[in-house]
Amino acid sequence: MKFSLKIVVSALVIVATSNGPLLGDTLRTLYPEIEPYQTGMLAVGDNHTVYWEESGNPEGKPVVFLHGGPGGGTEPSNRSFFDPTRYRIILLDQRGSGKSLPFSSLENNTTWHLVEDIERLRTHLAIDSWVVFGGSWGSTLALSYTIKHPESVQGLILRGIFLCRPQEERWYYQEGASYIFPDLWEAYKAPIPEDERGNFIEAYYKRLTSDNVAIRQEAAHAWSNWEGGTSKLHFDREYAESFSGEDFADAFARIECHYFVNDAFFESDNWILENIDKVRSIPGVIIQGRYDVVCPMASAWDLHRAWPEARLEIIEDAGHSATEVGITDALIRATDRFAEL
Ligand code: STX
Repeated sequence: MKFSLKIVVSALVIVATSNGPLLGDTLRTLYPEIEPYQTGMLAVGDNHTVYWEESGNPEGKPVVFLHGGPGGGTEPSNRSFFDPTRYRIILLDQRGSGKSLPFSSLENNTTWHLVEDIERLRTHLAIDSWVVFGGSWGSTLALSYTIKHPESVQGLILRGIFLCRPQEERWYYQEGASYIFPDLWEAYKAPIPEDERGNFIEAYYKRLTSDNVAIRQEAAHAWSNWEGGTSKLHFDREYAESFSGEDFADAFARIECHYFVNDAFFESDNWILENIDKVRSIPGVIIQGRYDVVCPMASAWDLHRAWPEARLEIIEDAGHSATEVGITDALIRATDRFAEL
């Protein structure tokens, strides 16, 4: 009984989305690990230098991978979302992130600086236009970049949609997600005294920008651990602990908090949706985990309503992370389709 019910539910999901794997299909997994054939540090002005690299096929379709956070940096496994025989794969560490220098810097670090850095790298690599791939904050940045430079973008592959609106920040850092993860929320609120809990983002910002190293470290760990622990539908200790690395946590927490204190430097709360017309003629796919607690599906839905031409794929058994099996499967199916554009 239990077994047959499960089949019915899966079948309904497939009808509803009509583009996921069919029953019996194997789920797609990452392409094999590869090494870059070229890397560089691009001076982008304002004392910032950003790390970039190319892997895959130098004659292939160019794709740029935009990492999350902001502040998360890229990692070698990010290359493996793309068929290395068909894509020229470009990874870029955003200002202050990953191997970019100065590490963890908040100065001259805004959405608009990142947008122009992406455009500068495109020109530097003599690429006319590219596919843009981004999850979470990477989706915010991909959309912001496309709104400013639509002619540079051939296609958009977006995952775990984040529009960086005050309600999304409130949900995750102030009130909302704590109802689902009250256990992990204990550790998130611990560094902040009772009388400052009316605005966690501001209270964290104060500590993350403190000259006191111990205060800054404690805040960076608590902030990053909250995200690591809440990113998957099924808690994954190893994944969660990967957010605790000394360096990773510092840039991730500081840069995220800096962007959220400033509401992504957008002119208005709904800036992306208000400007979505610039994006609508570009082929796009939106991949969203139903149980994404970090970037709840309401934002993917709002984007879908504003941009109905893009294909929405809801992954019924996933949370936020691109490393969850259903999300990885959908992303790789998407990059394979977009290789034919
Ligand atoms: N911030 C979520 C985000 O962009 C709203 C994000 N979450 N995890 C990541 O990014 C990494 C996988 C890059 C660490």
